[in-house]
Amino acid sequence: MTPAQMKDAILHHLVYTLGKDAAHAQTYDWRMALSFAVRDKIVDRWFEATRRTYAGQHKRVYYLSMEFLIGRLLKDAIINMRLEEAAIDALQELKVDYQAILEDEPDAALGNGGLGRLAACFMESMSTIGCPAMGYGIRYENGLFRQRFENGRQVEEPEDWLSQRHAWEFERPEVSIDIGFGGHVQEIGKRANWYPSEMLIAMGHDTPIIGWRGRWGNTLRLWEARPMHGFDLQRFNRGDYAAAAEPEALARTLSRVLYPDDTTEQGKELRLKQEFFFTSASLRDILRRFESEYDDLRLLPKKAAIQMNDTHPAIAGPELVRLLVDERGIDFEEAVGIARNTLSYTNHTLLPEALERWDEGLMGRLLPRHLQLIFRINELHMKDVGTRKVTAVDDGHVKMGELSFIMAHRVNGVSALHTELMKSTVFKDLHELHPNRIVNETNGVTPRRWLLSCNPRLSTLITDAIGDDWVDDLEQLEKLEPHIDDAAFLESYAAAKRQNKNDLANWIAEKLEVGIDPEAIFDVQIKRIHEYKRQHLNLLETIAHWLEIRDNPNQGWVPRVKIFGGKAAPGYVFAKEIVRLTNDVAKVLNSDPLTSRYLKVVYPPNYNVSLAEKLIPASDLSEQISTAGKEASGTGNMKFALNGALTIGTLDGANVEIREHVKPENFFLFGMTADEVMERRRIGGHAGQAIAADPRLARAIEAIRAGRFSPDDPGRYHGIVDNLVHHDYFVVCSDFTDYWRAQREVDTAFAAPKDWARMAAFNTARSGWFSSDRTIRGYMADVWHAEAAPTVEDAAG
Ligand code: 26V
Repeated sequence: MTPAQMKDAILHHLVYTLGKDAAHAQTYDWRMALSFAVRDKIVDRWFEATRRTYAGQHKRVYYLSMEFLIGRLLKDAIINMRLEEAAIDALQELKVDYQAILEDEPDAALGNGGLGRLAACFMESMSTIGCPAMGYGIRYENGLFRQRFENGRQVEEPEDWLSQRHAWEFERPEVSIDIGFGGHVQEIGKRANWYPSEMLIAMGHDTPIIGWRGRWGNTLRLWEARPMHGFDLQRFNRGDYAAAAEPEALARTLSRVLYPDDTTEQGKELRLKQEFFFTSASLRDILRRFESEYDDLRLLPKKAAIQMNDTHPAIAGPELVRLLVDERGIDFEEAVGIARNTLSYTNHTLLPEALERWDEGLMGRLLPRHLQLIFRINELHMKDVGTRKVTAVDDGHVKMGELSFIMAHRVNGVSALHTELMKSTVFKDLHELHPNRIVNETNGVTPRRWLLSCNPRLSTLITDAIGDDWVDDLEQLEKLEPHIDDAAFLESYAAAKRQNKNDLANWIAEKLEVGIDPEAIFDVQIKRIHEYKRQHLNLLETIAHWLEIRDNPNQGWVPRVKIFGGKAAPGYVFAKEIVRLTNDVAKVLNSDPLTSRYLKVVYPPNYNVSLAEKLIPASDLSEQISTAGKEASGTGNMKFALNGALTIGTLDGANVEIREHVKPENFFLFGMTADEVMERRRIGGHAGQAIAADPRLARAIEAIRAGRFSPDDPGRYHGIVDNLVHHDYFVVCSDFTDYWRAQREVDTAFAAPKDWARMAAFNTARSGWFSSDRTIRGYMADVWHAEAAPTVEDAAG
């Protein structure tokens, strides 16, 4: 596409799709016009991929996920379709600011964090590879809440990404599926009829996901809940307006909000309804498509692979069995076999409080037939393995992890360490019974968004050095290694980072009115706020460092900016106190005339995908400091390493593999191992011991306790202090001393800029393995037994 053609296409949509005259068009209108122009180009490719999937009778992968944290879509589409030059030139002629258009798009925040973002990276990689696939999820009207700070405290506001027209989806009223809840079951022989008492409709909305160079496109189908019957005209005519609209409002609540991963999942009826709603709609859509092509249901595992992203779609097991047995007359045991060979399950956390369990009473009320089938599946499994030792139903609860395990032919963890811990802890007994079922698929990230698009300076430098094959073959980055010894290359590498840091410093100055020194270490911790991720360990070190600088302000300190980003779940009290403490610490440190040129703290609100794209390319140091054994993988850690930030981290999740790839000498390791953590916890008073042994730690805790960061309310953080001193389940105190040591090594290393640049460049060169393309190829080989389709020729651009 030439710039002139692009300009015509934009103007055409401006006038005929948006009904706007160029003279009066606002940023929003231009954004929509550009989006539609780009979308037109995508649609042809997307159709072609779909046609080829049917024609080639390829096996399809179905990715069932409660969350897809896709962020903005316009730039992604432009980059993958290679339309950037045309768009920039066309807009320049139209005197419209391209960057302003990109920034105008709201994030699609249909996820909480790592799990949802992983699903988004996987969708992009499957399209790039040409794996025929479809993502299924919920079209939340309100995504993850927006975060604001009020006097340092987190305030949540509803997020409204759909308040403006959404250019990327196609409504599919013809794909409307009835979903039932409640009611009763009538058994007839081996089958049953389920008569739900409540019905609603799942309506599909399709978003095309285009791969690199537009060679393939898959669909993300998100379900919207709609009432079965419109509003009640009789009631309306009687003047009872609220009651007339009630059934409609009730049905719509199902796809209204994304649950912020709050305290516990138990007892949340609406959440269970959401899970069944999207899982059932997806399975019936899958079976409808399958049956339009094949007439033997025993072929299902050969033609479809259904991935359960965590246990949120775990009801897929019993629901698929129900659809096969009750609605298609297949024998129960055979149905279980077909379902199991089709389904697979990814586990994303071992934290006991995050493992889903549903009360039998609630399950029986909402899904009476499914509860019966869960009992039968469980009995059959116990009979097959010859022991009653493991069970999916226990103590009046259905355990969704166990249910998923026994209904899947493959179960996977998301990093090597996490997979081993699955085998030795949560799924120990099941693993012994099914030793080949658990496999590891270490997470990855898409290099298109997380390098090519978010870091153009570094991308250009890389392409100039080794060509652009790295974009879809990221391990090619190893070809950079010889260039690392070239002083000119290294200087350019460092210059790209410096410019990114300058941009970020300007942005922070403008948005947060805090001045930061671009020459300082940009030390970044961005992720959900959680005790196990230990933002408070980072804060304690910050405070201890501040106090030490104050002792001796004229010593030549290495300047540092601590950047935090992340949301606390609204009901998670401890996390919210960490948010407030971070803001309080920032206030005190940033206004301290003795120290502020050496140490600042910034905490931009509302951390999301788009903010990550700004922060990561400008980072020097990546904080991956979770308690060993707790972070299943992490994916931010990979994005940082790829963009040339060095990691300070524990041996947790994928940090272990990152360290192996980038070499131990280019990674700042500290802290106990997962085994040592378990040992340490057995020692009574471990926190007290650690505090007594380290005066820096003692002083930092005392500063918080005495109210130095909350002088108007000195007791404000006594909760945090008590937790640290008396409980400290996440062994913050015991890891502090070694963390401090590693941070001082960071200071020393950063003071030698050439060596630092070399280490950073080495991180980039050795991060290629962490591409989600590699991860998806792993799933295709080990889990899905699916092959890539021959892709379409490159998009003309
Ligand atoms: C959920 C909950 C809910 C209850 C309260 C505490 C809590 C803590 C964590 C979670 C998250 C569960 C699932 C999840 O998002 N896991 C993340 O998945 C990423 C992709 O595999 C992985 O990189 C992260 O390490 C993992 O935490």
